[in-house]
Amino acid sequence: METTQASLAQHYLNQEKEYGAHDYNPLPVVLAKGSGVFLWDVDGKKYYDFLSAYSAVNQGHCHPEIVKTLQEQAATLTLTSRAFHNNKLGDYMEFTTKFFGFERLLPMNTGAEGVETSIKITRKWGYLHKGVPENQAQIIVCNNNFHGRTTTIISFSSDPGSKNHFGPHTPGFISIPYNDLTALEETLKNNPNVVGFLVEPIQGEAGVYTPDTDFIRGARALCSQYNALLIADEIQTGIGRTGALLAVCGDCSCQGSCERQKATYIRPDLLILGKALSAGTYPVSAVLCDSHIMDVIQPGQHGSTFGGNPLGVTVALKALQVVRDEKLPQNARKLGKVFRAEMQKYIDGSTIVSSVRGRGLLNAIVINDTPDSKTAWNICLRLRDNGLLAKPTHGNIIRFAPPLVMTEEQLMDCISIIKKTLTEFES
Ligand code: IF1
Repeated sequence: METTQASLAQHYLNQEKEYGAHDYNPLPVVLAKGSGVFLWDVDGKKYYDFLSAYSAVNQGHCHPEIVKTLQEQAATLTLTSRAFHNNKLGDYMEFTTKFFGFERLLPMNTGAEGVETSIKITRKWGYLHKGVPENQAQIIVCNNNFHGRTTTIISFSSDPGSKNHFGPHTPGFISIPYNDLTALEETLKNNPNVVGFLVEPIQGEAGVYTPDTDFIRGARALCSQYNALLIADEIQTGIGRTGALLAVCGDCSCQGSCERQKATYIRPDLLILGKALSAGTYPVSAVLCDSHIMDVIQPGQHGSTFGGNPLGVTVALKALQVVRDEKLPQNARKLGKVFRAEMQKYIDGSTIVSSVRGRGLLNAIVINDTPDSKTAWNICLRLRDNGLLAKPTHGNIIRFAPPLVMTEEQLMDCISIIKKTLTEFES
């Protein structure tokens, strides 16, 4: 029995290796089923999911109401293209713009497409409204950013693996250090053709790097002062993940019900959403902004076959309602505090873990070893054996991002698995 099942998992690993592109190095576990905070592999072993498909499954795996909505819409109407109207897109656009407090929404599918869309809108706004000479627009980005994989987006990546040998690269981007308002101001001051600042409120891929509290606020003020658009990439940080509806909401926990007058709320000019917008069921992304910006795009100037399709938008509308009704941002905030406090207690007596950081349920621990060491990878293998799935990033950092539907009791169970596992690696 044991041998048969082990060879079943091996069979899938071999198939991917033999027939697939080798563009990933997944943790060796073959998953077959998910429900809420849990995943099961092909042998029936159960795990806590501590990655949530990179924060796409905030609402939990196979959420019953979302699955029901998906099934019903799949049996009714899936795709019309935007050559015609459909009876679902309007409801979704109305709900989502009101929920996030913007006037208009442009629907796309993947996160990278959302980022590309925001770049096009921002450049065109620069030419039409800021008076930047044609083809001279610049967008400021941050070192160690992650915004996706298209040829334009990787042109401003600082990760050699993502970027090298994929050139020629797209011009028009200036990279500055993250969390550095002085560099931002200097760059804005010296480059009158800057049309926008594209930024992650917390850098996910860089290792859950959380900036100083005044960084995004300061960036907002500088963008206004120099007439550049603040573009917030909340593809990973948005939709409850960091303990508020959006990471730019700061300490406000209204989940969209307030008029966004709270002192903690920082309003970007463009907001990019993806991942959890569809609860991990179907690729749905969106760019939100006000009409004076969005209206630079006129018929025939941008679009996508699948963007705004009835299946995707019906699921997305339900996915946002679940976030609101189940108070997922509040839960993420509460559990995040518990998680970091418990990890800190462990770290105080640890040599293998040097720090914990993050906000809400987007957290990471830094392993006390070099980035090229195998320690974090080996810890993740042991976490897997002990029933919890997480993935290292940048070698010695382990990201911890469970679905936001987790209960406190489940979190305590997970913390004991993590502590027990880490103890095995203490010298
Ligand atoms: C991979 C990371 C996470 C993103 C932000 C845009 C996108 C992403 C802030 C693009 C995507 C992904 C993609 C996935 C791994 C993953 C990731 F480690 F690479 F950085 F989540 F942390 N903006 N992030 O995080 O969205 O086009 O993929 O829908 O590329 O391997 P997408």
